[in-house]
Order: sequence, then C-alpha cells, then structure tokens
Amino acid sequence: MKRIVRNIRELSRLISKIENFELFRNDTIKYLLNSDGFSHVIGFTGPPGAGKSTVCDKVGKILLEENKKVGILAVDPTSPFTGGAILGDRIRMSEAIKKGAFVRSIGSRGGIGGISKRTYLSVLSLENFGMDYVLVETVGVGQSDFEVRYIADTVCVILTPESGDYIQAMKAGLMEIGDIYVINKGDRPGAEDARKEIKAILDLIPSHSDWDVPVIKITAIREEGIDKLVDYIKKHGEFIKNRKEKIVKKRKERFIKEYIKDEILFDIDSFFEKEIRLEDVLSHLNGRDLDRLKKRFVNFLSKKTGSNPF
Ligand SMILES: Nc1nc2c(ncn2[C@@H]2O[C@H](COP(=O)(O)OP(=O)(O)O)[C@@H](O)[C@H]2O)c(=O)[nH]1
Ligand SMILES: [Mg+2]
Repeated sequence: MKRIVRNIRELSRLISKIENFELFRNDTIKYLLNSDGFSHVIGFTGPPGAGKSTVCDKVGKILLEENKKVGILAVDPTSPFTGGAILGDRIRMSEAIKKGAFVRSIGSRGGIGGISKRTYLSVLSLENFGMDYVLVETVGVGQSDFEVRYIADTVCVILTPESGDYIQAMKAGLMEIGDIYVINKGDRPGAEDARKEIKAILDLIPSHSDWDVPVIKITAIREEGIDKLVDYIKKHGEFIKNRKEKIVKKRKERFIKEYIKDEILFDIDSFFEKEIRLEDVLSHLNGRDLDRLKKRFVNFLSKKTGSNPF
C-alpha cells in the first residue's frame, strides 16, 4: 500500500474532494483502492434515535484508550430529514473527539448510490492514513443502512426496547445484515424482553456462517456494556481475518462496477438527450429494435470516448 494520506490535513482535503464528487482521474483512486483491508471497519446501523452516535462515541473512546487510531464517519446528516444532526452528532461524539478521534460527516447529496461510493472512498482514505479502526454510522433511514454491509467488516445493528423497532428493522432488511445485535437503552423498561425477542427472530433466519450472532443489551449513555460490545467486535474481526482478503477484493469489484454503471447511466441520459427521438423508439419497439438501440448507444459511446469502450 502506498501512503498518500500522510496527515490529518491531507485526510480532510481528500475527503472533501470525495464529497464534492471530484473523482480524480489521476493515480489517487488507484492508490486508494489499494488501501483496502488495512483497518477494521465497523458499521453502526439502526433506526434514527436508537443511539448509533452515542455508541460510536463510547466504542471510539475505548479503542482510543487502547492507543488505537480511530476514524469515525457519520453518513448523511444533511438531508432535510435529519437536518441539524451534524451538530448533534458532533456533540454526541464529543468524548471520542476529545480523545483524538477523527470525526467526519458525509452528506447525502447525489442520492443514496452516491453515498455508498463516497463512503467507501472515504473509508479507504482513512485506511490509507493508517487508522486501526474506522467506525461508520449510517443515517437510519432506507437503503444506505443496508449498504453499510458492503463497506464494513463488522456490522452492528443498534435497536431499542421501544416497540415497533423490530418490525421496521425486519422490513428494512436489518435482521439479515448484522454481525452483532445491540439493544441499546438498557435503562428503559423491556430491554431484556427485547433482547430475547430479537434473539428468537434471528434464530428463525437461516445462517450462512459459523459466526454465532450475539444479541447484547447495553446502556450507551452510562457506558454500560460497551466493553462487551468492543470484545464482540474484536472477536468478529478475528473470525473474518482469514477471509478478509477475499471480502476486500469483492468490495473493490463492487465499487468498480457501481462506478462504471453510474458513468454509463449518465451516458445513457445524454444519448437520449442528443441522439434519440422517443417517438421513434416507441413507435416500433421490439427485441430487434432494442438490440439496434443498444448498438447505437455503443456507437455513441465510442464516438464520445474516441475508441470502443467495450
Ligand atoms: N435512555 C437512554 N438514552 C440514550 C442511550 N443512548 C443514547 N441515548 C439518547 O438517545 C438519543 C439519540 O441518540 P443518538 O446517539 O443521537 O442516536 P442516533 O440517531 O441513532 O445516532 C440521544 O438523546 C441520546 O442521549 C441510552 O443508553 N439510554
Ligand atoms: Mg446519529
């Protein structure tokens, strides 16, 4: 791995570039993509208000006390939905910040697909810098929560005893992506019942791995149970260690495919804008015409790029 991010200033600058969609055409991206696998990347997902930021803060603090380098990425605080959360997140991450964590938010501009690519590149920047741990907090609404599965080595799903969470979580697919399930707000009534209920739900879902998914109860604001959570996170890191190279390769492949897919989508838009009359296409649409349309698109692309891209 070639170090291209040598200090915090460079790290900040690089993540800003990623945020602004300056997807560099020079060697930066190549070096970034070869930074994979250096850090233990931990995703924290779950509904808004479950305590993701608080848990990140406390987990970060413990790891920092072990003299590890820790970076925290909070995804999306800029949507109208969660407006103002940037400040809130920074406040809730105050202990980790005090102890020297690098904390950064990634906005939601450019849609969800945009988020996952930018988050991935930001994680890579942190890995390149040499973070031992990278903690990624998701928004808590929709697709990006699920996508953290593709970025993180270890996914922690944070839920609370409040009713309704699990049904929502199941709908959102969260019951399939967790490596560790955390019932936070253990100070509230029903926390132990909630833990058992989640365990029962998980037991119904067929497992594809030898990892026995733990369901633990914590009270993040009082720092109760956080060391247990950190232990499980480390255990899981050990568990995947010999598969990590493969995981990292898959992740890279996924990114490159997504990247090309998005570029092609963009080209398709401009193809329709410049070359196609929708009426013509609609008036005789059958399989052969669709093939012809594809060929025209490829021609359009090769004219644009100067050579046949395929
Ligand atoms: N009662 C209780 N409240 C908590 C606990 N952990 C976090 N909170 C509170 O829950 C609210 C939402 O927490 P936050 O970390 O911002 O949740 P996020 O939206 O998932 O990031 C905040 O007011 C926290 O102080 C806990 O263990 N017990
Ligand atoms: Mg938060």
